[in-house]
Amino acid sequence: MNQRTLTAAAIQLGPIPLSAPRNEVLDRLVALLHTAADAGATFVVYPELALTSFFPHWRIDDRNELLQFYETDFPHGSVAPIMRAAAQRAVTFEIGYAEVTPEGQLFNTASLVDGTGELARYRKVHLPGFADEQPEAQHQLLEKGYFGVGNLGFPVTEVQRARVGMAICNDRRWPETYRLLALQGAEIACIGYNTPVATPHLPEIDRLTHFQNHLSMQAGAYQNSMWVIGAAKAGVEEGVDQIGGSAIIAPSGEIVAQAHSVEDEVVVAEIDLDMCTRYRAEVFNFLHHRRPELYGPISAAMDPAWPYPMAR
Ligand code: CDV
Repeated sequence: MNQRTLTAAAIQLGPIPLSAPRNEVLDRLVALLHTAADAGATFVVYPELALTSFFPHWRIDDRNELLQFYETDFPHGSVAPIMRAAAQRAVTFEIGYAEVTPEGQLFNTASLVDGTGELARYRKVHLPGFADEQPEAQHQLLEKGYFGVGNLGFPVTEVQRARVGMAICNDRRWPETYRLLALQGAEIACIGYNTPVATPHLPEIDRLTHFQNHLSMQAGAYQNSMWVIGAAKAGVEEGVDQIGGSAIIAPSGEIVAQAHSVEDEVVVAEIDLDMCTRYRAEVFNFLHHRRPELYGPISAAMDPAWPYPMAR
């Protein structure tokens, strides 16, 4: 039988300074795409907000200053050099960036792009953090102030005979993300992330940051019979220490390839897409074993203690 395989790469990025000129960042991203293609990859995943620093770690009051971090004309202009390299090397890529719409709405976005243009777009749904500065915190997390909640659902697109879904960073910690993708038949979930080692209001979990990163993605992959490609922005970026751990994870839940540095690094693996089919037939056969008719509305099952009050 004609086996469906695809060689994929997670492109991990080291820090990007706040002042980094966009063309320098693009040169870096293009060079990494060539490294991935040299290793045989035809599908690559870049991190969340791959074109800039993770600017939600800083309070920026001036809207014009803030908008310097956003793309107005994606994919034209902004990622044109990556698209040219993708066309040359016959690579499809997924990349995260900050998006400003013509109406001025702001989103934390990822797009699936090949040498011909944009194939699909996703806007982050689960936005962590706050809208306002938390003066006592060791770093800020202002995603709720800088982005609106995504309004495009969780799209799944056919690429190179694979059904590809997108999610961004904090989405990977929520089981609903993977389930919504798997119910649409996604065989690969692309997840770029920026994850600080420290959680400002809950230091007891700092020692678990790496573990919980892989735990979330491995559980999502296994419970939904899909491949997960996680790509990190890693290292100390403007004083905020971020984990690496970029990984390619099989539907078995096993990590088949992972980054070992907190710098620019390309992680490559061959993906057997039919592994999803085998697991969906024999282990997690949704049609035969899932019982959504018994689950009822999730809101009806909620513990009345919600929302658990935050300590500030
Ligand atoms: N960019 C993110 O969404 N980061 C979150 C951190 C802040 C917890 C994450 O889930 O990794």
